[in-house]
Amino acid sequence: MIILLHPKAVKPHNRRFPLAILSIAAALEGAEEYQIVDGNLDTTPGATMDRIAREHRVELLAVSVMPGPQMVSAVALCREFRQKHPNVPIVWGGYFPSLYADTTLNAGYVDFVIRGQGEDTIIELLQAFRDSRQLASIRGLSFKDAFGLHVHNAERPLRSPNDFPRLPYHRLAPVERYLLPTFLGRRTGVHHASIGCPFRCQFCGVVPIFDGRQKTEVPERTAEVLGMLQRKFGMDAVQFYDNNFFLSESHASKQAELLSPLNLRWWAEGRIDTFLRYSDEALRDIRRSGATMIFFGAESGSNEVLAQMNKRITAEQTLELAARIRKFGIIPEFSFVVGNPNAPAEDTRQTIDFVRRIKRLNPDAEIIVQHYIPTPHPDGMYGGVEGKIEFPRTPDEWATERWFNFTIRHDPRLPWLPRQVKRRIDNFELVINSRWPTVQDIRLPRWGRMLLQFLSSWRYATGIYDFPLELAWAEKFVALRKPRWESL
Ligand code: B12
Repeated sequence: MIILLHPKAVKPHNRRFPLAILSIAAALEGAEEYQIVDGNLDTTPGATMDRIAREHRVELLAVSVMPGPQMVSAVALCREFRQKHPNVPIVWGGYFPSLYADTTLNAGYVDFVIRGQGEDTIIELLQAFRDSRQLASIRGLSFKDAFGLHVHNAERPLRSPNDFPRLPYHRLAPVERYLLPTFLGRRTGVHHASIGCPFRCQFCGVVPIFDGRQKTEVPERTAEVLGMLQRKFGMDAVQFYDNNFFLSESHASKQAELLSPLNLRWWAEGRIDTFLRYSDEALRDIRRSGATMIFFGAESGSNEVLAQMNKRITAEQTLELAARIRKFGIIPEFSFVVGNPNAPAEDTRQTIDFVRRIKRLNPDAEIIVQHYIPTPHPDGMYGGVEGKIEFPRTPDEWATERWFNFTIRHDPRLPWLPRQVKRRIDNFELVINSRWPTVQDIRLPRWGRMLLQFLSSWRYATGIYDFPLELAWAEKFVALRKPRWESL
C-alpha cells in the first residue's frame, strides 16, 4: 500500500482538486494499491494514515509539498508518522522539495526527494524498493547514501501531459466537495493543462525546477476532461493553474473553440506580450468561450526593473494591454513584484504611479501587489541578492513563524527592505483594495463594498496612503459580518 498525502494548504472554502497528488495517482492507477489522504478535506489526516498503516503494509508515504502552509502541515504529519511507523520510507515531491532538495533531506523524517515531474520517478523508486533498479539510476531523485550524504541524480527530461493517463478523480470521494462557489461559478473546478514555463524570469520559482521548458496538453484532451467533469459532477467554472496557459494564438483559438460549447466561465494565467500579439478575432473567441478574468504578471512599471527581472516585456505593453483587453470584456488581473533590492523606495514609488495609470485606462483591472521574496535561481536571483540572504537549512526552520511569514510574503523581513517602505507597500495595497474591492470576493456584501469604497476614495484621490487605520478597522468589521460559506 502506498499513501499519497496532500497536507492541508488552504481553508475549506478554497479547497480544490489536489492536482499534484492526482497526477501521481494517475501514474499508479491499476498497477499499485494506493490511498489518497487530503488534508484539505480530511480534518484528521494523521489518524487516517495510522488507520491505513494498521490495516495494510505501507510500502511508502508519498507527500506533495508546496512552500507555505502546506509545508508546515507536512512537517508535523511526517514527524509524527515517522515516530509511529519508523520502517515506512517517506518521499517528498512538489515545489518545496524540488527547490530545496538538500534542506528537505536534512530532515530525519524524509528519506527521498523527487524533483520536478514525478510520475515516472515514483514508479522507478518503487522498482528500486523491489530490487529491480538502482537508486543511482533514477533521474530526478535525491536521496541519502549509506553514509548519510546527499546524492542528487541527473535531471529527468520533461514529458508531455499527453503521455500520462487521465486523472483518477473517482479516487477523491466525494468529488463534489472539490467543486465550490467562486466569482466564476457555483461549482468551480481546477485544471492544469501544461507543465513548466519557457521563460526565465529571475524572481520565479518555476525556472529552477523546469529550466525554461514547457509541455502542453492538446486542446482536445483538455476539453474532453472538462466536459466529463461538467457532465458527471456539474462543474460550471474552471481555474486553469498553468503557469502560461496562452502558449500560442493557434493553440488558444483551438482551445477557445472547443471550450465554447461547454459554457464554462474560466480564469487563467497568460503573458502580456503573447496576448498582445493575438488578433481581435482570437480575443473575441477567447472571451466567447468563457474567459472571464486573466492573470498577467506585469511585475513593474519600470523598463529597467523589468530588464533586471528578465521579464521580457515593457511597461508600455502592459498599458496597451490594459486598454485593449477592456474592449473584449475580459478582466485583467495584473500582479506586481514590488521592492527591487537595489532601490526599494524608488521602485515602490514607481509601481504605485504605474498602477494608478493602469486604473485610469481600465478601472476594472484587478491589482495584486506582492513583496519580492527571492527563491534560488540558476541564472542568479533578481536584485543580485546572492549572499545577502541565507535560507533555512531544515524544513522545521522553514516552518517557524519567521520563515512562514517570509514565504507567504506577509512579513518577509528582508535586509534590503526598510520597514517604512514595507509599510508603504502594505498601506497602498490596503487603499487600492478598499477603493476597488475585488470582484473575486463573493462574500463581500454590497454595503461592505460601498463602505470600503467610501472610506478610501479621498485617500486614493489625494495619494495619502499613510496610517490607513480606518480602512484596517473597516476591513475587519466587514469581514466579521460576511455571510458564512455554507450559506452561499
Ligand atoms: C494552486 C497553487 C496554489 C494554491 C494551492 C491550492 C491547493 N488546492 O492546494 C494556493 C492558491 C493556496 C497557493 C498558495 C501559494 N503558493 Co502556490 N501555486 C499554485 C500553482 C498555481 C499550481 C500548483 C498545482 O496544482 N500544480 C499542478 C501539479 C500537477 O503540478 P505540480 O504541483 O508541479 O506537481 C508535479 C511535480 O511537482 C511533482 N509532484 C508534486 N507533488 C508531488 C508529490 C510526490 C510524492 C511526487 C512523487 C511528485 C510530486 O509531480 C507532479 C506531477 O508531475 C503553482 C504554479 C503552478 N502552475 O504549478 C503555484 C506555486 C506552486 N505557488 C507558489 C507559492 C510561492 C505559493 C505561496 C507560498 C505564496 C504565494 N503568495 O503565492 C502561497 C501560499 C500562501 C497561502 N496562503 O496558501 C510558487 C512556488 C515556488 C516558490 N516561489 O516558492 C508557485 C510555483 C507559483 C510561482 N510561480 O511562484 N498556490
